[in-house]
Amino acid sequence: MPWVKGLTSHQQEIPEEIMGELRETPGALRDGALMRKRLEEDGYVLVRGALNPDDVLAARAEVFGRLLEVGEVREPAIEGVSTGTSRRKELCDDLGAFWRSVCEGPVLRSVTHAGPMLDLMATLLGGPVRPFDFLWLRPMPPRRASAFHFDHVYMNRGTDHLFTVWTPLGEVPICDGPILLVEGSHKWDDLIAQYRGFDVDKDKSRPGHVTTEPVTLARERGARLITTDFHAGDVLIMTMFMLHGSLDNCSPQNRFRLSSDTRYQLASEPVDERWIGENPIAHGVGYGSMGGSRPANAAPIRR
Ligand SMILES: O=C(O)CCC(=O)C(=O)O
Repeated sequence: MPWVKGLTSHQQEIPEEIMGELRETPGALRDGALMRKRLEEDGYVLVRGALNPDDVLAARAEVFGRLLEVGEVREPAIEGVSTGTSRRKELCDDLGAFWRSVCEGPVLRSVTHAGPMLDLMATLLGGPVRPFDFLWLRPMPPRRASAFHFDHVYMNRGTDHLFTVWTPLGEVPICDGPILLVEGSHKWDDLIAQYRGFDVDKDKSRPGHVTTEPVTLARERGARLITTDFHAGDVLIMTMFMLHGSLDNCSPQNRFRLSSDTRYQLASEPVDERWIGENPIAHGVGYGSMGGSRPANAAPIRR
């Protein structure tokens, strides 16, 4: 992945010396011990080609077909080119119901909640897997980014032995603003101690995210920010204490960056009730809190 001048996250330009590439782990797909080793060492494991690219592209087509209906992408929908506007509020009485129906699309779910994905996570976890029913869809509009956070604070009422899988739904080159990890942050015990046990739905006195100034943080700690060009079929597995956000979406084609993040644990372990069931309550309003495809002139997304 060549470094590209002008890459930003939350408008902070990322200098070459602190930008790095995610480590690849050939052979991880069928090797649970290797995945566990990488998660221990790095806090993440990048598994290239874990999913069938055609299935992933079909999920992309399903999602963007729905965003076409509400005027957020142009034809051909699969390209995901933003119109910069939305008719969602005008056309949908219930935005939560709209997002729920998109996130429960059968083609998308066949990628995230069945087949090779569950096999991969069973290999990692060493037993029958339970995914959270709630799925986070990220149609990230041009010029937007995710704030840097530990997932733990949003989903810590069940087992700690829980993993996030970030799945690009199509090609996500670095200019389209993929996920960005803070290298080595899973071992920053001092920072982790400030967030361990913090539950964003119980304690509203501070934000869930850690920062929207990743370059400042990386410089202070002598760390690098790492990502890669993602391809359809890749997945990135992370622990609950891997600090991450995203690059700004600077797509030259004005495309949405489309990805999902989903969570998996052993079926035998306690589960955080907010994220399971027919219509998970999430942070109180179910899928109503999802705002990922807001046009670029809307307020920045904080999480
Ligand atoms: O896709 C993003 O921008 C953020 C993803 C994320 O926060 C996650 O996977 O937990």
